[in-house]
Amino acid sequence: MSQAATLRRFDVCNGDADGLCAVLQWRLHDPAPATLVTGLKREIDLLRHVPCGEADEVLVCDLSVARNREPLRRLLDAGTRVRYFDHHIAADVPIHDKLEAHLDADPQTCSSLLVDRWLGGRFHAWALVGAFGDALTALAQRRAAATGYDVERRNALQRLGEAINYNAYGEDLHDVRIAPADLYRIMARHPDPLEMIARESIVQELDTLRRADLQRALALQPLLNHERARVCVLPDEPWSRRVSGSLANELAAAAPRQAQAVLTTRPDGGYRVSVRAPRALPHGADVLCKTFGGGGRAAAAGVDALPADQLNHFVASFGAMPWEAWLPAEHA
Ligand SMILES: [Mn+2]
Repeated sequence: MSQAATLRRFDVCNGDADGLCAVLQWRLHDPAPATLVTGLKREIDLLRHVPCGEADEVLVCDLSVARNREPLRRLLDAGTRVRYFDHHIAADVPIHDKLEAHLDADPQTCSSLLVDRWLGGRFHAWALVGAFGDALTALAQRRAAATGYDVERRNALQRLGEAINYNAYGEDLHDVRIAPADLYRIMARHPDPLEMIARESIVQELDTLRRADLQRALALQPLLNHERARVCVLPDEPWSRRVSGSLANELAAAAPRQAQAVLTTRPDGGYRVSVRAPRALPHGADVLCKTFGGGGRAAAAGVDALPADQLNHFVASFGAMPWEAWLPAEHA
């Protein structure tokens, strides 16, 4: 048996559209058997699930180095070859001859687009689906148009990305329609996402469920709603846990100068918080969330558990956030 056939491979990714589409492009390019390790959107420290000493090659997509640094070091030191594609801000990336890192925290890219760049656009439509999922809507529409997709196909790719992204939100697998790992297996049957849209009923099911959840959320009265900021609080229900990310993206798209905070009530009485910087000023969300014990990217960040007694402080800080101040110097 050849050495290639006996390599033990693991694919580790976030279970949102960007993560799944990043790994999918790689596996369409290199269809070798690999064990998939993924989860819900909120599950970020996934690399620790790869058994040290039992992996020859690991592909990591759309998971921050900061939250996976220790298992990454252990794997590298054990001789595992790691290929890493990610767009979260990363400090202290290990320098190691076994690590091939493709990291770019530009708010106008995502993990799927980084893989796409590396593969020379071979599975570009899937990269676009990942970008739509990460709410890079204008950019993905432009690139899809440049690739020759008409408006109907562009919008179909957008709906698919948004549906896959939506399916990753929840407290546990009871909340979501299908486990992201199972959704990946359906995606992987189709080198062309338009073929998936035409043939797999799950796409329409997710889109319908997403729209129904959005309607319920939009009917709620926001806690704060002014020109620069909107805060809404969702109840502790499966539908609201599913829709929190989609809601923040929809609201952000509808009001490009308004920052969005979507708070989902937790069983312990605190809140899970999703923050979107204004689309027109896409920086600073991570800075704000860090002060409340959270993290994320410049344009989109969050707090896992905001204590109930910090709600007023959070709303005041968010409402007064000077988003302009966080623009990088070259844009200021
Ligand atoms: Mn991403």
